[in-house]
Amino acid sequence: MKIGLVGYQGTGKSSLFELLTGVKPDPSKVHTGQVGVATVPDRRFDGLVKLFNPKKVTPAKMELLDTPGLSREQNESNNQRMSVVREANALVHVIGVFAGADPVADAARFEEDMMLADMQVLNNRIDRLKASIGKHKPDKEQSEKELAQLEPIAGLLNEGKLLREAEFSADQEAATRSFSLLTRKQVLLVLNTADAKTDEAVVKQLTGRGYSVVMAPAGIELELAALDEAERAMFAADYGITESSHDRLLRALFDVTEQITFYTSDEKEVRAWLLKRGSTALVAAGTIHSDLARGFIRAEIMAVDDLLRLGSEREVKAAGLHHVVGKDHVVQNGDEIVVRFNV
Ligand SMILES: Nc1nc2c(ncn2[C@@H]2O[C@H](COP(=O)(O)OP(=O)(O)OP(=O)(O)O)[C@@H](O)[C@H]2O)c(=O)[nH]1
Ligand SMILES: [Mg+2]
Repeated sequence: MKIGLVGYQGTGKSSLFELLTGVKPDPSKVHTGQVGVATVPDRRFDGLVKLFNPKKVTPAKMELLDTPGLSREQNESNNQRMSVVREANALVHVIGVFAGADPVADAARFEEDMMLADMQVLNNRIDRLKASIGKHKPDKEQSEKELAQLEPIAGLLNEGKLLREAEFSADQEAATRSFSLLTRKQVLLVLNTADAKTDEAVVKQLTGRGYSVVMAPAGIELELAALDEAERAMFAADYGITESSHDRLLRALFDVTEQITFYTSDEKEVRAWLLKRGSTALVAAGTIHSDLARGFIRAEIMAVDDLLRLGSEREVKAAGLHHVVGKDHVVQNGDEIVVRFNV
């Protein structure tokens, strides 16, 4: 899962990238995008580490991709910049409220830009398919099938619909995968503000339009992080900053990408794993190792919250809260899993 930080020029994407990953933006990577890793804050993970005191700890990580800002004037170079954005699985649209941007207008406008880019990609393909069908090539039938998948999707965009809000059939999903359509990706809006004040009216307006929104003075926080303790406390008070939004931002990202966390814990290693919400025990097993999926027999599951509350697996079992499940069982957020397998 790669999360793209996207938006117009100078909105604070690279500042947010550094705040979340601790990685300094490298100017030589501006055009291709820069990848960094952020650790997901997780109280269950911290609890498990305390309980097992393991030799090794592996928290869940999210990959962030800093992308070049789009020009507000529609120009050719935006196509190249959008192609970097396509690599991401989900998007954080950073809006430069500190620099006077109107978040409602920018959110809508950016979506239009993405729609246009998606339309262009789809229409190019549709035109080619039509041309090849006209020439009666041997793959005509295949082309007709693909065309039948793509045309209704282009139709949705023409009606001004966002593809992430549409239901795709499995065939449509397959026919569009290689295009990495932008409006198909989940989006979190981050309003990069000049201070820690939250404008509730704007947040309400945006959530009313179906957006997930976080307000954070990301740029200022990054600057504060570089100061020594005493200076930091002084400036933080000036800006009304009482705590870093680092954790809050990462948690919001985590929610928007529809992931859950499950855990594998013992004295050797406590490890957190990310999984798409709604995934089965078999998929979770495959996330750990392909052998575990191939030779899957059963999984043993308990809620980490129960384990931490009761203090040991034995106590969880005694309370009847430890379950043996098959491969189709849907894993829940916060599950501790042991996979029994045989290869
Ligand atoms: N005052 C203020 N300045 C900020 C804030 N965030 C970023 N900046 C400044 O705005 C400028 C642009 O920030 P970047 O993080 O480089 O923005 P960007 O979105 O990566 O810019 P491009 O990659 O060129 O699109 C820098 O000079 C930052 O120091 C903020 O919250 N407040
Ligand atoms: Mg940048």
